[in-house]
Amino acid sequence: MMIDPKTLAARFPGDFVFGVATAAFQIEGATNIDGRKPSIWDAFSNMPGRVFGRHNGDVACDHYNRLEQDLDLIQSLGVEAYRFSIAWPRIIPEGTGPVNEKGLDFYDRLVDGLKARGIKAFATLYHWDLPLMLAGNGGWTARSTAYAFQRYAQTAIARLGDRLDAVATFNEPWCSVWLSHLYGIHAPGERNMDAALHALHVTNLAHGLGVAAIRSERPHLPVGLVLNAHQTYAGSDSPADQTAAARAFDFHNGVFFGPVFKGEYPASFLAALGHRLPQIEPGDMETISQPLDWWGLNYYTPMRVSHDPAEGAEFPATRPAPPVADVETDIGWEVHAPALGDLIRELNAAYALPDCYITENGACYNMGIENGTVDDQPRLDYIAEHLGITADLIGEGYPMRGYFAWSLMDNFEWAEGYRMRFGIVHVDYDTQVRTVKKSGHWYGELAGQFPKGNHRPA
Ligand code: IFM
Repeated sequence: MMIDPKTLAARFPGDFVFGVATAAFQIEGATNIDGRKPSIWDAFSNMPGRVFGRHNGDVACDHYNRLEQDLDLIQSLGVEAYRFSIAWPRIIPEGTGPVNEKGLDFYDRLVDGLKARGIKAFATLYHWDLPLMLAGNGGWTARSTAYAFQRYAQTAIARLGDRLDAVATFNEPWCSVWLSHLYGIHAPGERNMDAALHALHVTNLAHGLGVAAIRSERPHLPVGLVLNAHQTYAGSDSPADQTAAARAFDFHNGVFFGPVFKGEYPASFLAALGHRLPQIEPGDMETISQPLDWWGLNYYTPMRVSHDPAEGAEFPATRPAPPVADVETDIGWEVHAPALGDLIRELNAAYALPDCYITENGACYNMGIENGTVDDQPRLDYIAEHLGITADLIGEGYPMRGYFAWSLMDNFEWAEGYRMRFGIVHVDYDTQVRTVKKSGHWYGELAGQFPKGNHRPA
């Protein structure tokens, strides 16, 4: 039975923000236009064997050239906010060096277009498109990249900050650190713990330097960080699996939440790997742990782990445990909405967290257009179920302030290319025609229950 959007809407306070989210590299295309230079994802996707079908971001959803009509689309959905990312390689194309005014102009048009339509602008400064030139110095493994990020943050906010409603420094550092430098799935495709540990501290430092840069330009702009925290469930009740899950929590969550919200790396992590971290300079942990105005959670699926008994297994010494639900999305991720609630409760128990936005949640289902419509009922159900958990959390007193559906439209799903679709709007990549899916109509009706422009002042 379809969950009635009006009934669900009634469970949220009037100032709750409903939005949609995207990221620059996944939708913009126009990769060598108006002064943009390559990012590590351009290089990575042009290398055989890295991205499904050797897909790349050259055209993507052609959003760069279809900005106005895409903004109209967002408006037509009736949502209050749009979360997008700014492409560093458009703003400072070589990472350091000259600023590219044309790149800033694009985001000026974007932000002005949102304001003209009464839509709030939630910007992310880094959603994985590191200027390729910085790879020459070691990319995220080099401390100099943190300072380059600081300057980029300052430059972007100096131009755009007056019209933003919120800004995040990083999107999912778990991905740009572990998935990119340890597991080799994302650019630059490293599989090396030492590289990953350097990327970890440099990224955390860059976040802190970015916060300071943003505040120096716009002291009242709400600043946050978006983390894809993992609900780490033990695969069994055995003490070995239980402690494995605790290690996994520290490794996948604690190495980001600890520095940012407590000013320290987790003890278990430091005991196992601390000697391989780069030099932590005096003042680093204070820079990283400046108070934030908000944080964003991107949640899709839980992580289930068992103890890895293999000799020499590197911390956190876990291996995947099987899912408990037999429902999975088309990308193979287990659907288990209660984990969202468990995660928020556990994180709030462990850290003093500010206001929380669910900055991404959604599901991959690849059904196409039939008779002019896309019947993606499973995505609608997924979103409804996770919103139900979010409403429960609000009832329990957790400061959940908003929800952004991932994604506004189908797009470049990183190593999976265009074959995996997360949009509430379908994109035909041959014609670039956008078709609102059943889930998009439903979500729009839900969001439409809320008057715009009414969320609490910063
Ligand atoms: O597409 C990504 C997005 O860029 C970051 N969060 C997860 C999404 C789905 O994998």
